[in-house]
Amino acid sequence: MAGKFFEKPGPELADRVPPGQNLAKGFPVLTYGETPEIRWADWRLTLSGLVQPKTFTWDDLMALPQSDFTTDFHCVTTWSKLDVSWTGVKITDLMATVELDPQAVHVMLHCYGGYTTNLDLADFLRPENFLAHTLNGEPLPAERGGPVRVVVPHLYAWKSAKWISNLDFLAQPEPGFWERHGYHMRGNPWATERYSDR
Ligand SMILES: Nc1nc2c(c(=O)[nH]1)N[C@H]1C(S)=C(S)[C@@H](COP(=O)(O)O)O[C@H]1N2
Ligand SMILES: [Mo]
Repeated sequence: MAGKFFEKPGPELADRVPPGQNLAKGFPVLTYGETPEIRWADWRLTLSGLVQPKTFTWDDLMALPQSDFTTDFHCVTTWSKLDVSWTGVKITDLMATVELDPQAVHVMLHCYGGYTTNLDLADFLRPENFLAHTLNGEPLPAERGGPVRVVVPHLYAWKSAKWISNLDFLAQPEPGFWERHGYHMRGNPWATERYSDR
């Protein structure tokens, strides 16, 4: 996949670029299906399942601590984008405002438009994960998941749910959209967990 849009990483980037990945010169947009158009005023994030139920509005999100992030982004279709700049709210800061049921071990991320993806609770609660509302200093564009998306830097980017609308806390693992279609339940790019071995 080297050429106009992608290039092979040099050896100096071996610890930054997972096996089988090429560097994207641009930053491709990857969406399955239509881009939902959600106005900021209409956006809601609900928490459900094994958690104290709660709804966050845009203002609620803005009232939480805001952080800047520079993260690498690894799509399972073999492109990576390094050093993407985002602003948003750490998942740990969001979750500090609610009480989680100790029975919760997994979470399903539900998106406007119907996309879903699943995470183990430990992967979800990692300190580097966040809800992004700003990309490169600009409001997150609709095709990137605006108003608000999730970013999970340590796993393949299909876990970074765009247009996030609901976090459903579960007592057992369940597969989301791509996971039901043969992709790996966890998706660790360093272990090339692309496809399910189930
Ligand atoms: N809601 C939703 N989130 C999604 C997707 C999608 O189709 N719908 N695609 C995933 C995939 S496969 C990737 S690689 C990234 C792409 O994010 P980008 O379009 O900002 O590059 O979003 C992920 N999150
Ligand atoms: Mo992807």
